[in-house]
Amino acid sequence: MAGEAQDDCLFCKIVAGDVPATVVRETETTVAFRDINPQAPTHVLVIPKAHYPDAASLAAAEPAIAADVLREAGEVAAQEKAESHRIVFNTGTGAGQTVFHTHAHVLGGRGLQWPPG
Ligand code: IU
Repeated sequence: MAGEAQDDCLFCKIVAGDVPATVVRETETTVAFRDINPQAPTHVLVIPKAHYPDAASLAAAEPAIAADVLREAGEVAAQEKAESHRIVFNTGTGAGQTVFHTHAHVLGGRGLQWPPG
């Protein structure tokens, strides 16, 4: 069924507590944890607990949870005092997506270039 945990999904395992992560925030529908390979002083991933492969499929199926992810991304930035920050959803291998469970990257704590590479 749509949104159900997938056995082969690393982020579903983090949601289940089967893979450790440094969790900075958690709600009924989302988890936020530090990226293991940080690209900025603040680099936190916000994920829905439900499994959807990318942001668009999450928003189409569960718009309220997609809004939760965005709200939590903003809360993470505030908690990290990253007033200027970037929220990124890489979508597709050509854009650098490597984990196919929706995740918002929250990047901050340094100057960020535009356009990104
Ligand atoms: P991407 O947008 O799919 O490339 O982002 C996946 C991120 O997940 C990437 O920044 C990884 O460093 C991060 N990550 C992680 O935090 N913990 C893990 O165990 C694995 C990847 I695998």
